[in-house]
Amino acid sequence: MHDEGQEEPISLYFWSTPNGFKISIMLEELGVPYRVEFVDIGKGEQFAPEFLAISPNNRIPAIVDPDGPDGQPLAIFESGAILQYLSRKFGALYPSSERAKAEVDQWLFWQVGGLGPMAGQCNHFRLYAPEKISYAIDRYTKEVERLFGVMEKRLSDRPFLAGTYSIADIASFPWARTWRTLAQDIAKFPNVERWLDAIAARPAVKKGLAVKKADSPRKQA
Ligand SMILES: N[C@@H](CCC(=O)N[C@@H](CS)C(=O)NCC(=O)O)C(=O)O
Repeated sequence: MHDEGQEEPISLYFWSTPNGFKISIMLEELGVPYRVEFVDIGKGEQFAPEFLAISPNNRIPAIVDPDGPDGQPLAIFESGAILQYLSRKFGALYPSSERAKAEVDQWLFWQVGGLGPMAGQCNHFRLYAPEKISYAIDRYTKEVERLFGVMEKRLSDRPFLAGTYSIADIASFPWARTWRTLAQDIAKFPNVERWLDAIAARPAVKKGLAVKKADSPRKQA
């Protein structure tokens, strides 16, 4: 796309997790200059005072745009807010009509309020909880299955969540692609599989997913 007006790179505070990949993919799609600041959430770097000044909820991703709307630096946390800001600033991956914006917003908020947190809990209870609590594993695995079913229906008559490729897809893709870890059977969701394949084939998505600190293990939320 274009990087007019973005002379200094945007700083991306990042770790290689689904929420982090949303923004590395977005920046690659936009083709704007950015610099990755790795925040190792496994080592607790998200609690460093310098990071909390940018992201008070101690979570990645966050960005600092040195060239904010008034020419001053602007820090933003929460992936949905970052995606909306970047799409507005660079005029891409977000439609211009109010009706189309409402479509994108619904699916963006569906991801940040639904798919993301439920998949995160599913991963936590399946992989990281010190005891295996079958009630919690069943609850979150079934909820993720229900959400995949919602996506499946939505994608049955359109190629992307809001019709054309948008920030709504960029938000959901990094989570949905982890269906194996989330114990989902992708054969039950052929439209989701087709959508995953189409997004995974995009060169910018490949580049965004390749961002990783050398020698770091990949961590899930
Ligand atoms: N709602 C947040 C969720 C961000 C999030 O959960 N980030 C995880 C990594 S995927 C994190 O930073 N975890 C660190 C921690 O929990 O201390 C967003 O969409 O940006």
